[in-house]
Amino acid sequence: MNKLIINRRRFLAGSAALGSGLMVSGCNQFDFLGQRDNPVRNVIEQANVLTYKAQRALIGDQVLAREYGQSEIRQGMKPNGSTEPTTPEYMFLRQANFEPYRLTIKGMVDREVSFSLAELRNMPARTQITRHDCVEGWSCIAKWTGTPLGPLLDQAGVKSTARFAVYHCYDNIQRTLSGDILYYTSSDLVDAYHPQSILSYGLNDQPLPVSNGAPIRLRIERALGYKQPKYLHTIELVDDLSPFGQGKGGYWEDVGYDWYGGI
Ligand SMILES: Nc1nc2c(c(=O)[nH]1)N[C@H]1C(S)=C(S)[C@@H](COP(=O)(O)O)O[C@H]1N2
Ligand SMILES: [Mo]
Repeated sequence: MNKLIINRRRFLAGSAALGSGLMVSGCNQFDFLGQRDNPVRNVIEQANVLTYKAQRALIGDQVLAREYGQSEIRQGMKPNGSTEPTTPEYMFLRQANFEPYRLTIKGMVDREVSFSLAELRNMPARTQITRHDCVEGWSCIAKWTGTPLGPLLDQAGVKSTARFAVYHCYDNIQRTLSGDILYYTSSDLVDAYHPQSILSYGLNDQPLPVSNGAPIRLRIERALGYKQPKYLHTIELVDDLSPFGQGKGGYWEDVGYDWYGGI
């Protein structure tokens, strides 16, 4: 499987010649979106400014993302972004089979709560077959199993003044001279409480692999790939995104991707 993880730029450049459907294990592509200077992509990015308000107005708050049938899973889930975190915290958990792992919910809540993997697995589970769309030009249909986030937020008691959930991850997506940059993203509370927003620990009827975000990866099904945080350890309720990273609400958002990231 690791052989399939190849440099994206090279991949996009060479995809036509290589018959690349096979190289991403069958995930569909919309290659032109991967090219930064493509006029179609630019139009799409500008349209994103309008997307948040327009989508919320048009689709309402709790409309479900499309779910697919078993026979529509035609490929494995292509790993992308971080696939093997090397922070000491993560490497420690991984070698301990994630036994000491805890998911923490903190910030603007009545009480900070945390859950072990065993506790999360024993909670009511939801399984959904959905399509993951990465802005870089590919989609995969995969089956995700996990426990809905909403009831856990209720256990913590989200304060009425909280507006966003910030999702903190273990992986060092980027290393700089001034230290590692850890992956994070965020959503509003509508997406956090959405019935398909699950803390997933299962992928295609198997335990979630490290390359796809073990032990816990949040699915936010109406949003693009970069809004699906892998290696999640803390959910922080806040009323302001500016203190985190560069202040745009996520690692990719900080480099210019749309915050809402709706599909
Ligand atoms: N922690 C973390 N979450 C992440 C990323 C990442 O690098 N680190 N990449 C994002 C992007 S851009 C995509 S497309 C998906 C890839 O998920 P996959 O590896 O399961 O396909 O994860 C998203 N969530
Ligand atoms: Mo992505």
